[in-house]
Amino acid sequence: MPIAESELILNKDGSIYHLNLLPDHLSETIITVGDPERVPSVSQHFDSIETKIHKREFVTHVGYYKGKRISVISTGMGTDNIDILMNELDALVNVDLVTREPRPLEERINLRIVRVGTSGSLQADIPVGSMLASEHAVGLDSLMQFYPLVETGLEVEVATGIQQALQLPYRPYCVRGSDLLREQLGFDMVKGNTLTCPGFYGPQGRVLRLDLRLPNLIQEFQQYRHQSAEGEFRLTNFEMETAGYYALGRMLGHEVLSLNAIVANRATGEFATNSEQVINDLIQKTLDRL
Ligand code: R1P
Ligand code: URA
Repeated sequence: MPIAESELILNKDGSIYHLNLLPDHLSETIITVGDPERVPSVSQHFDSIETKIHKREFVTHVGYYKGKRISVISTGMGTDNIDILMNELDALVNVDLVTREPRPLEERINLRIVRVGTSGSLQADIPVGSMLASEHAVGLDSLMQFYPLVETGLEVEVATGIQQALQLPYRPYCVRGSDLLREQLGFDMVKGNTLTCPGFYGPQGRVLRLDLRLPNLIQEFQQYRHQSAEGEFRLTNFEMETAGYYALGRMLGHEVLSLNAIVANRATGEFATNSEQVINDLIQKTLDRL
């Protein structure tokens, strides 16, 4: 059955609705960044740029880095945008946009998607300036209320433990990212478990003028531990997208890794004076290892 026009929305030129891309625009290796202004910070390193396209917060440059075809796409902030990004990227490679039919299993393409973003550390021993590769992500956002994500035993235990520790009215979700990509790109980085929050202030325990419903949020996150055969699990850092990437990556069959430039430390109260340098170093390292 072809997918209806209201479900798989295409622009007049046949490009996909929000990303504004045609299948030929995309490479199988994709770097994603939150900030649209970070896209040229990546593509400035390319040997050549073949395509520049943008719509809303989704800015895409496609080009070659040391002979390898790479796309860099900005997503804006939050897992609601990751829902759009991941579904539209997948449709570009795994749905025939002319017949509107999903491709048969044997023709499916697995993308390699690497988020290169900023993040706040939760632990005093992960200082600003660190680079952190997310082994697991825990989603406090509501995206997985709408998809049948299958979690492993450990993932369910961690998510349930966090729900109990914080007395949340819902169970967060927990997903492991790509070990393959982490070993390739993040082998010398801090291995972390990333908390994905549906906001930057209250959901990350920041108080400006509003009190929090859970005043000890940061301490609860910092102190949370889960013991299993794999060792001790603790939460290492905060950001706003990784869990959405990992969950949708698992369900759609794409390899996904989140790399984090630690620019704030919530245990010590520091913010990196050289945050641009930290993220640019992470960009360079990622490009050289892809
Ligand atoms: C908040 O400042 C933003 O920074 C982090 C968070 O996930 C959120 O998107 O990532 P980026 O630097 O990739 O945007
Ligand atoms: N991005 C976040 O989401 N939180 C931080 O503390 C820093 C960057």
